Amino acid sequence: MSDCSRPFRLVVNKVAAQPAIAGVYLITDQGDNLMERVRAALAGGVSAVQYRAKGKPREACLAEGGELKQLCRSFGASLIVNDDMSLARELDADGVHLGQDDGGVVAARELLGPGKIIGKSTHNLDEAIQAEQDGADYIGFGAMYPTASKVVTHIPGTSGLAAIRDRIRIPVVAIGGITTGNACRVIDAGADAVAVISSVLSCPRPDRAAMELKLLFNRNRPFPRGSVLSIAGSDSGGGAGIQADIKTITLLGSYAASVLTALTAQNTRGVSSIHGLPPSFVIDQLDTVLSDIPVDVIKTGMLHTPAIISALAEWLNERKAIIPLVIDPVIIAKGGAALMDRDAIHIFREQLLPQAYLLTPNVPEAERLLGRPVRSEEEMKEAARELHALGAANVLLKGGHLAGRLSSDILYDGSEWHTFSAERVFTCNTHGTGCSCASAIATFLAQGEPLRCAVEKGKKFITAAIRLARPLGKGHSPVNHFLAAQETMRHQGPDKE
Ligand code: 3NM
Repeated sequence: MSDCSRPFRLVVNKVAAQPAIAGVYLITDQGDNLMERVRAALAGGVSAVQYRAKGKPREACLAEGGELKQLCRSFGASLIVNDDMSLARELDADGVHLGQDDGGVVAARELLGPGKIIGKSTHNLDEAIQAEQDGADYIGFGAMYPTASKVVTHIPGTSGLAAIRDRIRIPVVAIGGITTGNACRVIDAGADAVAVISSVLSCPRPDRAAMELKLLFNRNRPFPRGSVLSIAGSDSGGGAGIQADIKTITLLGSYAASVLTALTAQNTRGVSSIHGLPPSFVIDQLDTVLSDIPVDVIKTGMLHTPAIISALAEWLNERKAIIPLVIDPVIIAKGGAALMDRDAIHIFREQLLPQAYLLTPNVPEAERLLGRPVRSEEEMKEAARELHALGAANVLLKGGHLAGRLSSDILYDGSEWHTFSAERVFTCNTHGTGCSCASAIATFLAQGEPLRCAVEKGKKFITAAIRLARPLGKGHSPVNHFLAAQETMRHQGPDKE
């Protein structure tokens, strides 16, 4: 498989239609290092930036606005100028956003022309209808919640948003106090976009905050909802590896793409041989998929060699836009075979782990990564904190290998621990558990569930998959993806929060 020949290519180009304003709409603040923070937010998936330069001299606005315009262009995002239509014209920005007192939509349209985006702040149905009739391309609607960023006297909230939503055809951009914690309610009330200042720009990692908000918009999309790319090895037995990932992702309702790192000759009793793929071919698969298919979440499993781990880490580092990465640190196979040697573990810890949005080790994997035993829930908490300190944004340490009536997993997000417990199922039918659990969580993230909710649903799925496993083969039977997915989908009510 080292010869990656390309006999011919069939290329069909289709251009997808996008509404003018959708997703994460960032409004600038007056803090330091604005360009750096906006660049990070754009890398996280912000689709429009509103330049809000309160009280700055004209020359400074022209310089700063010009720089923001170049930055937005390089990410394919729109630049909208707040309040000042003549500044928008001078900068040749993509549009202007007008407050209730900043002049009319009609005057802005005359000045800027038909191709520019014009938005209008509104706080009730009458203002919203008026803005639409005047030819606005979108309305801002708020405030959703109290906020320290602006004095707001009127808070229609999510119920106010839901009440106007069906009366307005143009996109509605919800604003005011929106965070990753409450954005689901705003999106479920009908927002096409969320306008945010502090929850992204005051965050130490504006890229992660923007990326979390962006993903939430997948929550009401049609099925297959969102897409997950799995980077892993093939299990010829079909119970683990890329096969388990594709089954999990597909049965839970997302689109699955796959990049192979190695082929294993494997059954329920163990791995008899592994045929690795060249790192350059792993990267070619990634480039080919990503250049065409939108991927919401990347999930990694067996990466096989230090060279593949390094190549993947470098590829991720060089990407302009970040994609959330769920890393299942596959180190040992169920049958005991070492799937990562000492060198590979070192490179993994140094180069790849710090790029994880979520790291999902089990206890033996955490022990290998930290080089010490983990024997209790208290020690799991400490281990999760240490793995977080190595650079993973969130760590889910799975306690299935410990003893006790309950099987408890611990999620650490850098400030809090959350425990997810389920009745332990005493069985050896657990082939594919780690791959399937990480894939389920990646799928729920791709479907716009916030992290804690995605982990909770992933835990329910994998517990059901273990409980429902049927004997197959003479070793560790595979978990039951099909019945577990049916059970999970049946329990998925219409309410998301
Ligand atoms: N306009 P943050 S609320 C600029 O309700 C602005 O019209 C609002 O900042 C309105 O995301 C607001 O930090 C501030 O709450 C939004």
